[in-house]
Amino acid sequence: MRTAIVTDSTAYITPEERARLNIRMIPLSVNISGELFAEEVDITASEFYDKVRGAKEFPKTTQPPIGEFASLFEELANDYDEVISIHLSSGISGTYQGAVQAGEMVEGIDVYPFDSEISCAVQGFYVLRAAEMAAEGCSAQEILAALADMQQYIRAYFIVDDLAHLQRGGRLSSAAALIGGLLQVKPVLHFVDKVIVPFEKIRTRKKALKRAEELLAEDANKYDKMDAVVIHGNCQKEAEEWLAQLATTYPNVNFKLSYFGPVIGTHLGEGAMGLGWTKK
Ligand code: MYR
Repeated sequence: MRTAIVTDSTAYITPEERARLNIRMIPLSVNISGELFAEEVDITASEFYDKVRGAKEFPKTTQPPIGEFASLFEELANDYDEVISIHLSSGISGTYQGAVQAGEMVEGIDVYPFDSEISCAVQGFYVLRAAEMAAEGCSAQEILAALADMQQYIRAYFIVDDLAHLQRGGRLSSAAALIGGLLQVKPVLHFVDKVIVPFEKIRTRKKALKRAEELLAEDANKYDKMDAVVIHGNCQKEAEEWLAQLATTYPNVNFKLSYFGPVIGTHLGEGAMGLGWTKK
């Protein structure tokens, strides 16, 4: 069986990694003052943060058109028997559902959409594993079983500078945002049942990052080896410093750096920081 791997831009997998592992990517877009930009194609993360900083109108995001999925799946049908299409959580975007619908429309290839129930480089952990297995000749069923097993080990926590972005985009309940705003807290956020909820309310950014580290430490002490990622919303220097400190403290963890690109940045705002990991 020849199995193709597709993901969307919010996994923020670099073009080099995509080329190396033969991963196809479909971009989501940001609408800035009426102009549509496909992220990772038309606009970089730093261009995005520069453009929207201080802008009067807030950017909006859109999922890829179903036709784009259908065209890609049709093209892949020429060379592959099956495709696994891995997407950001269906609780925050219609992208996964778009892949499901396109998969039902296309003939000549079996399409298996996979809901990562998360996003960003943490979704990327699934994508990279799937691509490595596909390169080894594994079938879609074998890869899907491995991804389902991974789900129990995937963790991610993130903090934002201003909860208004998440509230405005409707990705956090108003009540949670109101409490956050009133108390001037920096809640540690995470995903439960595909949606974003506060994990703990913490008063300062420094303490929130420390709390995320404590959560990582629990797993780093439990497992021999882990992969982890520090994800930043245009605050690379701070993220690099944090990563360096974490890498020294947890030598059994393989850390990498990633970023919140335009689509996720629209909902988290500049200065967001995340930490995700999985058992190796
Ligand atoms: C769309 O318009 O379909 C895209 C909506 C994207 C919502 C993003 C919400 C924030 C996700 C944060 C993920 C953090 C993972 C570590």
